[in-house]
Amino acid sequence: ATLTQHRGRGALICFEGLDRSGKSTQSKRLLEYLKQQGDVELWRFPDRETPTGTLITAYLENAESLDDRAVHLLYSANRWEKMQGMVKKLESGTTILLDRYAYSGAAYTAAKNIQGASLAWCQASDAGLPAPDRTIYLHMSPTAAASRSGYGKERYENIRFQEQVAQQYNALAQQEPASWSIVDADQDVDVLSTEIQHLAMTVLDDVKQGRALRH
Ligand code: DGP
Ligand code: NA
Ligand code: NA
Repeated sequence: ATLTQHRGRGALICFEGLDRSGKSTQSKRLLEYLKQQGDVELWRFPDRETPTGTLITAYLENAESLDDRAVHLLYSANRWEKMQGMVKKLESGTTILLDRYAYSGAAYTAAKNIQGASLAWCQASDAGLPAPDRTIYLHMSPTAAASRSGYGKERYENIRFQEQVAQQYNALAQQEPASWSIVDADQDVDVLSTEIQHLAMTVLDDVKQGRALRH
């Protein structure tokens, strides 16, 4: 890993979790909160607006069947497409919140248990992307998530698969215990927002102290 010192850079904060764990809600709330502190943007992966994003949407809506490894690389490419712009933004001092990132890439493909696609294989295509200063993992049981509205419309939204995804997320959390914060996503939404705001402020402080961006 290369370490580069960026003075006055923005923070990179990532939200991860199972489908319907509340990432989109909580990341939008944190965005509104952090707007009071300075420049901040919310980016979502997969970015469905790019060429790879269009293919990914067709796949998720079951309109397109694709080899699992090809899908994996499409999601990864979708992140790489945005990488240079992301680094420029961070260097210019803008904080970026991510609604999913490379950890989704690793967890969702590894959850498929394809022979030859170990967790390490799944992580390889994203190696070199900027590493989040903090990953906020919205922990929730697959059963609780499945009871939320709108569940089950897309390909991966079934309890048995989400249980596999949760196992992979656990393995990822253990790889980077210092930068992962696991929060209870099944609690009151306002209480959770407050907890996340406090967390984010400690991250912004660390970055202000000169914490380097890792890749
Ligand atoms: P979302 O728009 O956050 O609901 O994500 C769409 C679906 O795609 C969701 O089931 C999670 C899954 N997903 C997100 N990122 C990746 C990835 O990089 N790889 C794979 N295989 N699945 C992903
Ligand atoms: Na989804
Ligand atoms: Na979401």
